[in-house]
Amino acid sequence: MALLFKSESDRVEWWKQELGRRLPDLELRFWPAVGDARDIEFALVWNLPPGVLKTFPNLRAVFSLGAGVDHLFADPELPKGVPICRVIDSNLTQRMTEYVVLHVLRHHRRQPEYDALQRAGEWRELYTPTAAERAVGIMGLGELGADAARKLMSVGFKVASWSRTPKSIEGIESFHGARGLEPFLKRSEILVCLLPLTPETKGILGRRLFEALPRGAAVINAARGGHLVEQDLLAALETGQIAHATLDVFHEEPLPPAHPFWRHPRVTITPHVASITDPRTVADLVAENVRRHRAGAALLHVVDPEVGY
Ligand code: NDP
Ligand code: OXD
Repeated sequence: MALLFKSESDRVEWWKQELGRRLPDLELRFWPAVGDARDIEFALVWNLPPGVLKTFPNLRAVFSLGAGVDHLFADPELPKGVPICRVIDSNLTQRMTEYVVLHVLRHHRRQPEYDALQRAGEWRELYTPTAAERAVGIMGLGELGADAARKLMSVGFKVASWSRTPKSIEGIESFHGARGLEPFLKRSEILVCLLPLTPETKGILGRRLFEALPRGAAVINAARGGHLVEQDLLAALETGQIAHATLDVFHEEPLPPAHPFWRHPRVTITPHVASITDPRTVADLVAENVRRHRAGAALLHVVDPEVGY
């Protein structure tokens, strides 16, 4: 039996080593060299073309190569009843927290404005409040959102969260559900999106949400491009309702060269690198799930197809 691997990163050799070391008796096949489809027992994949998984009659589990599983649920022919496991990993969480803290601080300390002043050769002080006077809102208080929220709190920010179900983390003001969204947005001067992409969250970063934020708010989207209504963001930047946006994820990746975000003076772009899936630690998780499957034990980090994350 075999594990099919498909990634979009250039770390295939690294994965080969890390998986091979942990699963020496499992044959590894690398997309698109599938071989006999009947051999594929496990799929460790990112953005596999739709319709492929259903061609593996002996598929026992699908492992997402990332924390998000929207790329799998986007397949209309996803085989039913095959468990889907996602990545929960301390390295992935740590890297995301680094990204969030970096960009929240950058907005808080008005660095995009200082960058513009530097380009203009202008020496000018801009008033900055302390972190204790700055309200940061985290959308999604899951594995990633909760860690980022705690670390932002330790820097001193006033942190609030918004999630689907109620949460309670000491020091974090928690909002949830449709009714909690507006009061959460009203107080969030820097908004960070760390939601999964599901039918409920698609397009959530749109006109109504931007209007509910305090004027001049900053938005950081490190979740999925599908959360954002791009034209609504451009309009909100134009009016000044949103002062600046930091975007790591896009509807189309790579972001097309002619896209207006590239040259927008108040948009910061990173190429879907807020965090990465680290083969050194995630190969441990994959190997553990293969072992568990063989032992008839429950798999780790299985997602609920009903909620989509
Ligand atoms: P989790 O599943 O652990 O957390 C998701 C959070 O979002 C939960 O708090 C959940 O609420 C909340 N949520 C889900 N649906 C809704 C909704 N309809 N309304 C309000 N809240 C909702 O996910 P992770 O923290 O592990 O990851 C989050 C996302 O980050 C991933 O799905 C992926 O898209 C993105 N990501 C991006 C990366 C990058 O490099 N840019 C890297 C890794 C991940 P509740 O707790 O109540 O269930
Ligand atoms: C993920 C990602 O979901 O890298 O892990 O986006």
